[in-house]
Amino acid sequence: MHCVKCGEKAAINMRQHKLALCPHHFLDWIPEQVERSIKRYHMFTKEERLLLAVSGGKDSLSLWDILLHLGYTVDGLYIELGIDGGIDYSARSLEYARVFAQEHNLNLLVQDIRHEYGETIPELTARTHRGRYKPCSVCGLTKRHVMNQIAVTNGYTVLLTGHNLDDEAAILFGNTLSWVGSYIVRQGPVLEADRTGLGRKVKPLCRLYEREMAAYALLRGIAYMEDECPFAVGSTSIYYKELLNKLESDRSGAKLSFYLSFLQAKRNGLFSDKVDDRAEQIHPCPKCEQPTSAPGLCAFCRMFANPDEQSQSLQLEP
Ligand code: Q46
Ligand code: ZN
Ligand code: ZN
Repeated sequence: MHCVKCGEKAAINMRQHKLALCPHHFLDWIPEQVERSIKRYHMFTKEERLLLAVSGGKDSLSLWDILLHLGYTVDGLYIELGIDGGIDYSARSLEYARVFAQEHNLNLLVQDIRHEYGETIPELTARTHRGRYKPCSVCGLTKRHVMNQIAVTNGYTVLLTGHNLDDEAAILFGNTLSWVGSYIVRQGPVLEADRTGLGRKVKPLCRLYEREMAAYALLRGIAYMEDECPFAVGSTSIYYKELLNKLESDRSGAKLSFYLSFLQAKRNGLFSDKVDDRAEQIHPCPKCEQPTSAPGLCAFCRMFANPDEQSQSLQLEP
């Protein structure tokens, strides 16, 4: 297989695009694609204050690298969840994020959950759920809360995450299987700012496959946390990704087309009568002032006030 641009040996063949590229041309192609998504979906400009949620994994570190390459100034936020799982998961992930930030002279904000709330995510889960569930719902809720809070209190107008196409297709697939209309209607490359002062949320990697991001990190020599979170093992999102990978191996481009057709259907008004009723009801939480559609306290504050009300489905919310 040869690079379609220069004829050198190809490093990757992207069957869905009928495009094989050598390392050099692939490393040009990825930032071009990201820039196109930023422009196509009106994600942000170079003048805005950007905060990227960094996990220490390949997607967020590669996105940081790409944005740097494209000339954007972006600060990072690492949320120390206190997950060990026998592999020192959170501490090692933080180290990868720190090393990347130091090497590139970037600002990395670190928010330690234990320091802030007195408990790690597994401890918080054990107490609030009395060990009944895996920590992912508590974790997802906490991460969203902390990201929003840090963004608002530090004046960032755009919050970026490293969700790739595989992540987005799996979320869409899960929400479609159960037809969670309010989540489906809000999914997309951009979640606009709301009236409570919370900025825009964007996913610049939403059109890039996970294997493309892995190839990018490898070819750029980015050191990243390769181990998955120990609690991700056996998760439904991984199961959906495996199903979609099977589909993709028989039909190249199936994942991309699933996601892009959804965005097109949304533009065509397929969900227009399924209004984002949440947008209408959004108000600041009386305790933490973060946006919520709940009648009283937001889900995060409720988790502390009344642990039993917490719902497992929260992790799928965009
Ligand atoms: S970090 Fe947290 Fe994930 Fe680990 S506990 Fe679950 S939600 S799997 S992205
Ligand atoms: Zn080439
Ligand atoms: Zn609150």
